[in-house]
Amino acid sequence: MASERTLAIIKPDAVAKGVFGEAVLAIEKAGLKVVAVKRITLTRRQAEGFYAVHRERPFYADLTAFMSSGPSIVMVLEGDGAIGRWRELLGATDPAQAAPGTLRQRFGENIQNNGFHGSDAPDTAAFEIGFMFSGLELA
Ligand code: 3AN
Repeated sequence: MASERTLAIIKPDAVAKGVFGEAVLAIEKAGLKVVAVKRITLTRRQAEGFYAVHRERPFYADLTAFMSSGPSIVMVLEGDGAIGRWRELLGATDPAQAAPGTLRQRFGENIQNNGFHGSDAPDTAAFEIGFMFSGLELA
């Protein structure tokens, strides 16, 4: 499997719960590396830019308000099949549907406040990593 990079976000609800360490534990147990990390409170405008792909969806306003409601921890993860592997660790978007033991099942509250984000494909990973990190931070 090819080495990939993906963007992971510990969303404001999960940061408030203090489960950053649980996420890093799962990441490292899965053989992925954290190659960049920072804690950031997104502005509403930044959250809107990050989720621009969802701007027509009915939940866009609530989602971007939630994502700018407190600090998130954003990370770039690297490793073989990192995009799919991180999404497997997260489980389904809706924590109620997520497989037992996944991070969203364990720590997510509902389909919006689901604790964690992971890029869903190489092109979105490239956009999202570039949105959150500069070239210098990734060198
Ligand atoms: P995923 O993050 O699992 O790829 P997407 O890309 O469909 O899911 O949705 C992006 C984010 O939008 C989700 N992580 C979640 O916070 C929010 N979201 C998705 N579907 C809904 C929904 N039906 N109602 C409220 N928020 C939603």
